[in-house]
This record gives sequence, C-alpha cells and structure tokens, in this order.
Amino acid sequence: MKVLVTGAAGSIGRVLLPGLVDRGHEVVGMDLHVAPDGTTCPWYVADCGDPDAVEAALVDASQTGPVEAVVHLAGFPDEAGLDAALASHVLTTGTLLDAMVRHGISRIVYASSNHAVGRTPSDQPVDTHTPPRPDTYYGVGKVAAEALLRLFVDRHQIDAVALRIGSFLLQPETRRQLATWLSHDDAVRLVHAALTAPDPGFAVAYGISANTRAWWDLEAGRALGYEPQDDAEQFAAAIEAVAPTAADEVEAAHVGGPFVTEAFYRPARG
Ligand code: 15L
Repeated sequence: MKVLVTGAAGSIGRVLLPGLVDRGHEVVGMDLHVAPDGTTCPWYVADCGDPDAVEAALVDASQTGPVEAVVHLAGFPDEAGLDAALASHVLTTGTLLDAMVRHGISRIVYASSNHAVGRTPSDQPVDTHTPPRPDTYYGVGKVAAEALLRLFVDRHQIDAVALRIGSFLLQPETRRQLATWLSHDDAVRLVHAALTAPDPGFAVAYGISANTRAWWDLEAGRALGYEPQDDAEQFAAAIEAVAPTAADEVEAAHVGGPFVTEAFYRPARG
C-alpha cells in the first residue's frame, strides 16, 4: 500500500518508516524537517497543516501511483497552549482529511493518545466505551481530532483508525510505563494492522504492548489484527529495584499519569 506518513522524522516516524517498508508498503515521508540520514523513500519538507503544501506534495507523490492511505503522526507530543494544541492536532488533521477527499484516499491512521482519556481514574475500565476525558490541552486536541475523523467517516465513508498510543519508548523507564509501554516493534505491528484491517470504518484502539500490568483494553486493537508481542515485564525488576517515589503514586492514579498534575496546568490562551 502506498502510504503518506506525516511527522516522518519524529520518534515514531523513524521507527515506522523502515518497519512499514519491511512489511511491503511503499512509504512517502512528510515532515517540517529534512529526512534523516539514510532515508531512501520520497520525502516532502512541508507543514501538514498547510493546505497548499499538502496539495503540492500529494500531486507530486501521485505521479508514481496513487497514495492509498495517510498515517498522521505529526503533532507536538507534549503540553502547550490551547491554540498550539488545536493547530498541531486538529488543523493538521482537518487539512489532511480535506486533501484525502480531494485525492480519493480512503484510509487514515491517526496517532491519537491515551491523554484523550487521561483524566480517567486508574480504577475504572479503559476501553473504547470510555468517554473522552482529556488531561491537558494536548488531550483536548486529540479528542477533537478524533471527532474530526468520525465526521469525515460519516460524511465521506473513509476509514479512520485512531490509535490512543501509550508510552512509545525503546524500553519502559518508570513504574507507570510497565503498564503503558508500546515497544517499537509493536508500534509497527499496530500501524500495519490499522492500515490493512478490512473495512474498519471509524475505530479507536489503545496502543500498548502486551504488558502484564496493562489495564487498557487491547481487544479493539486485536479486532483490527494487532497481535502485540512484547511485554514490559522483562524490565520490571530493574525499575522496581529503585524505591517508589511520590511521583510514581501520582502517576498511578490516572490513565494520563503525570499529565494530570498541576505542573501541566496552563492558561487556555496563555
Ligand atoms: C503521549 O501521548 C505523549 O506524546 C508522550 O509525551 C507521553 O506522555 C505518552 O503519551 C505517555 O502517556 O507516556
């Protein structure tokens, strides 16, 4: 499948590009930054929130065959102001969805986040029925971007899969991440499943590995064909060798961990 990947130079993009190529996809990268050394796929230095830049890239990329799907990873991966969150997560998504409709691209896989439900207390179930409960403007941006996907699925009958990613890291580093870790290899498996699942319509899935301590429901991912292979438990002994801190306790209380704390409070328009 020919896939446009936004945010291709970011931490997930750098892992995903070779991973998708290994699985037989033809990848086109897009990022504000130039391609990392060693990148061999076509690459567009462009802002995916800029309709003209996206249009120019898609017209060019389509010359060698139609782009069939978008994997939208671009977005500031941390808390900022409300304006920044809306621009980074919502306007980019809207720009790409408009372009998809124009070009007949029928599937988008979106890097959403657990922070869309981050204020959910940890003693409550976390599955696809969990209502939106963002912990930050970052989470608000992810909720709104998911709502945009839903709108375009209903209006234009595209397929859109929102992956509420946990902690994408080489390995977990904290107690919380023993539950929320998404390994590099499982991230590739998850996105590949979201790209190839037959007729998902609008789907949400949690993006974590098969962690022994996970409490977010993996069934929606499995329904797409995602079979996680990694488990953070192999790192538990090393992490637990260090006594728990107050931060560990705070992080354990909600899905979003540290993002619920006052350190992440900002004025909405600051
Ligand atoms: C995310 O969505 C963030 O981009 C990242 O900074 C981490 O906070 C991660 O979630 C997480 O919850 O560990």
